[in-house]
Amino acid sequence: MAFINYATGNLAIKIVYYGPGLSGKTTNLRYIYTNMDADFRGELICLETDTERTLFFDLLPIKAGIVDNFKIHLQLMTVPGQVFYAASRRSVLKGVDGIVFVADSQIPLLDANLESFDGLRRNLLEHSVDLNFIPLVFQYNKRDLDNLIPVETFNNLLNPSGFPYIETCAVKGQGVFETLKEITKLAIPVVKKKIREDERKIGGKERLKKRKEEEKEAPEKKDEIKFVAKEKGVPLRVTKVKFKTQKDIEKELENLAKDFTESK
Ligand SMILES: Nc1nc2c(ncn2[C@@H]2O[C@H](COP(=O)(O)OP(=O)(O)OP(=O)(O)O)[C@@H](O)[C@H]2O)c(=O)[nH]1
Ligand SMILES: [Mg+2]
Repeated sequence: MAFINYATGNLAIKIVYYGPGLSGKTTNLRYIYTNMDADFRGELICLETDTERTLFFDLLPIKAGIVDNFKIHLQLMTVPGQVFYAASRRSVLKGVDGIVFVADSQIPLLDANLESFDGLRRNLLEHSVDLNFIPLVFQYNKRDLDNLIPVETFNNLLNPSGFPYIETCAVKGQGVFETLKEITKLAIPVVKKKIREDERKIGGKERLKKRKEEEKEAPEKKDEIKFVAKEKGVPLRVTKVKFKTQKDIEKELENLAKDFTESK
């Protein structure tokens, strides 16, 4: 859920990488982590069960520049693609502001992509979100392999509404930052509009007046979305956290969302 923290001037946005098992969601976050300047990203956190095999989700917080004098913070998250983690997928989607659908381009995986996308539609509906009205970018991944689903087929079957799509090879980093830029560009205006509508409802005139005063006081900063790159990739360090139950995960998700908005 998007938050504005007036004390720190942060605007926090949650982006979820969704898609079938092994399509390359975690690979996106790993590449972003190793190729961003350490001052502009947090730690990469992976939630695992006792067996160390099962991933519940990954989380990478990053900074993405300035818009309307707000510092944009993105909370990048992945869902576990494997079919039996449906409950975790639903939890991670709570309060999502933008989605990157990472599809696996290999022909035998066409059905897995379609099923996963259908699951996304259903899970969002459980949070009262219509897939047609949320910022969404398609990533057709693994374009380096042979035997590929043609882009037109993907667009006809997955993306008839014509959302942006990017052909990628995430494991080499090709298209990873382009995808991130695209979803950020789509999500920011939607989030800002939503926040202002909420303010009007909850805080009424007082809140709006305060914001106008604040905007007057703050020196005009130029809007800029940027992901500050490291010249040379850094070694990957993953913080692993163990959890046992679905309730634990949900509690941790709530805590992460709170901590995140408080960060400077
Ligand atoms: N050839 C190729 N392999 C890729 C690409 N992207 C990811 N992979 C590989 O695909 C495998 C699965 O990648 P992950 O990023 O772990 O997949 P995931 O979507 O997070 O999978 P789940 O966590 O099970 O949902 C890894 O071996 C990656 O190296 C790509 O563009 N091309
Ligand atoms: Mg993963």
